Parts: sequence; structure tokens; C-alpha cells
Amino acid sequence: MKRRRWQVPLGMALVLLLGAMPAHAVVRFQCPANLLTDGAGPGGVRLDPATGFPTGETDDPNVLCIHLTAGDGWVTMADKVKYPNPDPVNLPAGSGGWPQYIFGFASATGIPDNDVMMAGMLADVWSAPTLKVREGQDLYLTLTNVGMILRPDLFDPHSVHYHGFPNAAPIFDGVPDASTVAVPGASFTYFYHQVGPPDGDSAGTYMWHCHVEATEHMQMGMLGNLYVLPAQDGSTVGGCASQKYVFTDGDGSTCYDVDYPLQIVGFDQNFHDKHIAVQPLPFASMKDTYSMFNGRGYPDTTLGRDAIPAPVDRDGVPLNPDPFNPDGKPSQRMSALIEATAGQKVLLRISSLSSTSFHNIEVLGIPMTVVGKDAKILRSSTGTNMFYQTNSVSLGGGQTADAILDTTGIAPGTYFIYARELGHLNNFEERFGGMMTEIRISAP
Ligand SMILES: [Cu+2]
Repeated sequence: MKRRRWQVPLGMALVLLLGAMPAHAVVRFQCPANLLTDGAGPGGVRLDPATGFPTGETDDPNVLCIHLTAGDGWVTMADKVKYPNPDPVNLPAGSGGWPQYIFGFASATGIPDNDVMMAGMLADVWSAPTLKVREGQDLYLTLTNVGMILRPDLFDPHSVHYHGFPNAAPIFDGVPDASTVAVPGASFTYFYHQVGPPDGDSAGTYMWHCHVEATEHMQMGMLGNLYVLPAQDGSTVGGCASQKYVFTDGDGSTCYDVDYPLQIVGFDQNFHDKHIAVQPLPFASMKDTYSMFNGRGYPDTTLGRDAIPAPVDRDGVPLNPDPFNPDGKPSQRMSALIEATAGQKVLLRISSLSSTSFHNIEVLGIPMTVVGKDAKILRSSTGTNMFYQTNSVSLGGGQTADAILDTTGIAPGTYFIYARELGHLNNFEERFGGMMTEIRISAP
């Protein structure tokens, strides 16, 4: 029998983890309400149809409870011409591409505490699960560190840094030298009160990431999206038929029909390969060679939400083994395909969590209006909207933009959104890929 590359490290990991865990370390999901259990997720929790991850809704409409695990795992890149499917007979279409070792997060909401360690091992998803909160809600976010199974020599804690959130208490900030972090085998619950009217506003597009050894852990994949939905949602303001808004704007000017994530991220293949090879990490030469939207390079960006098969190695052996699924755990679950019916307003929730570069992304053929930056409506102190039309947006790491595409009068067809720099349009050594996706407009 072929020896699988994870078996030896898995054994080492168990021995080392058991030895290293303090006796009091325990998985504990904290939630002051009961999770709603009328859905299709683990334990019957509700799933968000857009993201496929549990919503965290409870029987208290003002309380959300989400459980995440932090650990490691594998994903596959989009260079499928150079690294084709190793076993086209037995593996699903779309397999192939160079595997990359990652650190990351997985959803554990609804999984019983005693099962979370096993469920979270090699279960990381890239990008991390999207979190959606509403103005006025309280979010209880439990993070459980399941350890790095394939790097058992590491005892790194992990944290959640809710980027842009004005924490009242630094303990929930996630910066390791100023706040608490989750060590391997332990859980920590973060609390965020999402300010809403009449006390203020906090709606918009945010991001979250691990802040422990941030350059390394962020390059390795510990990045996710966080959206705060406005209290104004569900009411008609300014004739907005969809009743969906980017912000509690008071005039309906940020009305949209459909929204899509567009998270700017990248991997330096050398950094990731050195990491799993247990070699010194090339921080000084870090440069992304795989540029991606939502954890995928083109053309994988255009595949459906759960369409990318679980990663396999060059022999076709699953890299994220799962006792309940012979194919392993899938890890790139978020699509970057943008679809709309002509006439709709499409909100692009653009965020950059790149740890290496600035990015300029461009849309041709569809008018784009930027209505918010860094989760703030573009509005002057006297109340005048400062929205602007453009065909490109530039973002550095840690920045977001809320941009609305107006498809009124746009001819049905396929349009592109892509990085302007040619070096970001590759899947490593394979050209014509990278940070690009399609906007497919259908006839009304
Ligand atoms: Cu981390």
C-alpha cells in the first residue's frame, strides 16, 4: 500500500499535541442563546445559501453564534495545464493544479464540542468562511485551535482580528501581544456588539484574519470576509424594490439587487512549499506568484460555489482525508463568478487581504459607482453623497470598497473584471489566469 504523505505527520502530530496541551485546554462553544436547528447544516443549523456556511442564527434575533476552527490543510491552484488531473478515470473533472499547503479556518457551527477537534483537522477552507452580521446584533465568535497537523513542530496560537472594528476592549482585538489568543486544543470566544441606529452605524464590507505572526499566517491563508448588513434592510427607502442596501443611508442611494464577494488575495508558491518542507521561510523575498479572487485563480474563479474537487497529491491521493468522504474535504468553496440579469444593480464587496502588493482591478463595459470605502459610506459632513464613477479600484492590504455595477441597458454577455498588472494574471508559471473573473449578464 502506498504510504500517504499525511500519515507520518498525523501520528507525530497526535503525540506532540497530546503532550503539549495543557490539562485545562478544552473545546467550548459559548452562546447565550440556542442555535436555530431547522436547517440543513451540522446539527440542523441554518446555512447561508450564498456562502454555504452556517449563519449562526439563534432563537434570539439579536444574537449570532459562530464557531470556527483554525488549523492547516491543502488547496489546489488553477495551473491545470501544467499540472493536469493525475487520474482522470477515478478523479472528478476539475482535479489537478499545484497543491498548496495552507493555514486556515473552517466552520464548526453546529458540530458538538467533542467532535470539533476531529472535524476541524485538515478542514481549512480558502477563503475562510464569510461572516454576516446585522447592525444591532451581538456576535459571539468562538475560535477553536485544532493544531497544525502537518507541522506538528509548530505550537502557534491563532486569533480572530476583525479588521476595522472599533473594539471597546483590546482582549477581543486578536493582536497577540495585546490580547488573548487560542492555543492548540483550546477555544476562545470573541464578543462584538454591532452598533446600529440610533446609536450609530457600522454597516459595510469588512474582513477578518488571524493576527498571530500576521505576515506568515496571512500569507498562509488565514483570511476571510465579514459583512455588516444595515438595519435599513427589509424596508423600502427611496423606492428601493429589493429592500437591500450597503449602508443605512436614509435615502436609498446604496440600493442593490445582488451582491458578490471579490476578495483580493495571493500565495507565494515558494513560501508555501518551503513551509510544508519545514525549511526556513523566505520572508524577505515574499512575492505572490498565484494571484486570486476568493481563493481561486482564473478560470477556477468562474466555477460554482462547491465545484472545485477536494485537493489530491500527484498520485491522486486525497490531501485532506476525511473518514466520512473518500474524496477528502473540499477546501475552495467560494465562487468568484458574478451573475446578474440586465437591469440589476450588482454590489461588489471588494476587499484586499494581500500581504505583498497593491492591486488595481478594472471592469470594462459596465458603469461602476463606488459608494463606500473601508466600511464607510462616501458622504460629506454636510450629508452630500460623494459617490464616484470609475472603471477601476486600487486597494492596498486591509482596504475595502463597496462598488455598484449598474447593468441597466447593458447587452447580455460575458464581461471581465481583472487585475491591471500583468504579473497578477498568471497561475504561477502558467500564463492567462490569476486575478480575473467573469461577469455574466443575462437578458431580463
Ligand atoms: Cu494564525
